[in-house]
Amino acid sequence: MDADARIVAAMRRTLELAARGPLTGGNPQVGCVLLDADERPIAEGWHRGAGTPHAEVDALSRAPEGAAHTAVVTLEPCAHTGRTGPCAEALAAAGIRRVVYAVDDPGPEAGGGAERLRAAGVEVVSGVLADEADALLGPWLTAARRARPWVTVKWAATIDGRAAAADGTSRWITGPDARRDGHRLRAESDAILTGTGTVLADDPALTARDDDGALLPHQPLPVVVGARPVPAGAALRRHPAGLVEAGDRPLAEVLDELWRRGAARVLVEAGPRLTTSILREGLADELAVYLAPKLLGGPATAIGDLGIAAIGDAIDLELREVRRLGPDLALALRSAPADREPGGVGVRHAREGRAAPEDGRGR
Ligand code: AOF
Ligand code: ZN
Repeated sequence: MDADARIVAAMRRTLELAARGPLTGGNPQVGCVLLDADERPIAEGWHRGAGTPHAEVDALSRAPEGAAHTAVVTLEPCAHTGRTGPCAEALAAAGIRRVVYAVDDPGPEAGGGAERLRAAGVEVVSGVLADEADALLGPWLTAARRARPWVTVKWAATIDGRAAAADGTSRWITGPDARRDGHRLRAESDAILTGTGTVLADDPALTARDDDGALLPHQPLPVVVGARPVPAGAALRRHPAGLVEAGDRPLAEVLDELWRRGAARVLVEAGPRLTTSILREGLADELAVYLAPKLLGGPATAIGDLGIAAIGDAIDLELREVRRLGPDLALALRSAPADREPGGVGVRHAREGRAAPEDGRGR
């Protein structure tokens, strides 16, 4: 292997290492491979979640002192002192001569590590396997750039887009495989957003569970929006992660607050009212739609009025993933490339100027 191929191979390895870290907890998944002066790997590390050492520091702790020459990292080494010290300084202090990373850290505090490294006389190269790193870190990068969590909106519907029958019943539209997938989505989220209407109608537990009903290791924080209080006896009051009653506040404000509390990934699991509001306000980044091969007909559509008058105003989506789960389909969608915000990957409202409905809370 020539020198460049070794760097690319090391970067590919950082992506594998990064993926061992948790999706939840507010921090990005980062891996690091240290190379000696001949560009042979001598140590590797990865970030195990908020409050634990960053990937670079983890890798440095496993390398013989003074042996590491080049650090290959998924993300630009941080420049800030957060729960841990700045990686840019730790790398320079350890005698690293060259740092190669894939994508910039967009954070206002943590970003700027490349400059700090250069100022310390370290050679810095960025953009190696940037697309691959972006595929892994895209949601976190988007969240960090705009200081608001990545929002995945989930719903289950019949093939004709209905989410309930005439009598209001909606359990169960999809089968056990799709439900299991929904619990995985919960376990991969920092918070789960719903409306008081859903709480009053369905009394959901909003926990992440396995097939036997046992709690998965990570539980999302349930957040309820809407003016009405969560009843004293509601299942949500026994949620292991606690409960946030956000009240009747603007949804964007609730999301901003969740980012400040360390949530980078929020799942919306609500009825048509709140789901529609999130879409109308352009707050959805990704849709997770489960479709059952059933027909219900009738007025109970999964999504309400989006304020779209003409077909040309439709929100264009890109189908990113299709899976068959037992009898059902699971679709992952994001906005079509032309509708994306600059540098963004989310679901944006196709046209500007559609105000959110005043009563757009709850169900
Ligand atoms: C790195 N390497 O492995 C990670 C980085 O306050 P802390 O210590 O939890 O720092 C979190 C921030 O550090 C996070 O928002 C992101 O900007 C950066 N994450 N940086 O150099 C790593 N996980
Ligand atoms: Zn760091």
